[in-house]
Amino acid sequence: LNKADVARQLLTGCATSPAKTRGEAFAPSNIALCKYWGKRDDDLNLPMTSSVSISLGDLGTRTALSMAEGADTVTLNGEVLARDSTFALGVSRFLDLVRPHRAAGFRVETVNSIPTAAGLASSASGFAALALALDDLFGWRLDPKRLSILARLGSGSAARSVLKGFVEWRAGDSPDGMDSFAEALPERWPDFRIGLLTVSSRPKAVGSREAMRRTRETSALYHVWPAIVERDLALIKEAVSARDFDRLGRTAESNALNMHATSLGAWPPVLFWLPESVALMHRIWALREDGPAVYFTMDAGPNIKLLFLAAETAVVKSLFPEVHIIAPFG
Ligand code: 2P0
Repeated sequence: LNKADVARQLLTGCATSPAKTRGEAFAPSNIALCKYWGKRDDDLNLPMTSSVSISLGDLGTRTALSMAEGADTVTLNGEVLARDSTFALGVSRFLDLVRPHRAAGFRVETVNSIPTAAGLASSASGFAALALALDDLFGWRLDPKRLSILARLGSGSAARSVLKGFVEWRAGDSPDGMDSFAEALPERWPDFRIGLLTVSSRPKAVGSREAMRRTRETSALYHVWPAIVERDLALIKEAVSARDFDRLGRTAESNALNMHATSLGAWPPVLFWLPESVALMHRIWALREDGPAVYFTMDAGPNIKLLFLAAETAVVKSLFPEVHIIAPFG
């Protein structure tokens, strides 16, 4: 079973020609509080474990789509991309899953509202926006579950970006992945804040796909990861429903550090941190000693994402003047 088979199955009975001349959609970026780290199927982006994230409100990707004969054209933030660029190739490969016939081309216009220097993954919001824009263009009206599965075929974390607020992506266990999709948690938390601290916006040495694969295959520490996730997932969901910020922050920070620990045990080792990342961690821990409940999480890169509540905004701004603050619930 490959991606094309799954896409065919997913879109059974769906229109193969556009319902309108232009489809358009927005999808938020997301940050995992309990991480997706390791796949059980590399082609279908099926995860070893479930994960929980928070979507970033109006920070994400807006994509417009139309069809024209010939090769795909992909525009990113107003610039036409070379056909052989990583981004354009990734988009075209994803569009192959739904292309009505071989000569059918798409015009894709993508605009990211994520500050490009923030080093936030744009693949999650990018593939989610693409899946939603296809649904709009073809008039499919897929249910949220199918939209999440379609987005996942582009990038694992995109499964979570088709939804707002707190989102849980259940790993599922079927080989075709039809039970591996995301659902929104019911809770809203208007005071929840995320602070982006950019350490480096240079492309990382090892991409997350390769880092996950290497970690799963070579790190002895990976064997404990599923148990860590099982514990943290339950704690995070409890913390969200009880609005227990300390429990949420502690669990999310520990989960990220455990994820990075598994990668350090891989060979060749994977270490995403830079000296500045470590310096920031020490500053955050020192700050917490003084009281303010400010925690952090990190993804497959050197940047730090602060987690705090609105009441700590002034403290965070004064200590980290360069911080970019996001209010996920608007
Ligand atoms: C996450 N990350 O849960 C984890 C934590 C990075 C660290 O999902 O290969 O771009 O496309 O499925 O989703 C980044 O990996 O990987 C990621 P693919 P993806 O957010």
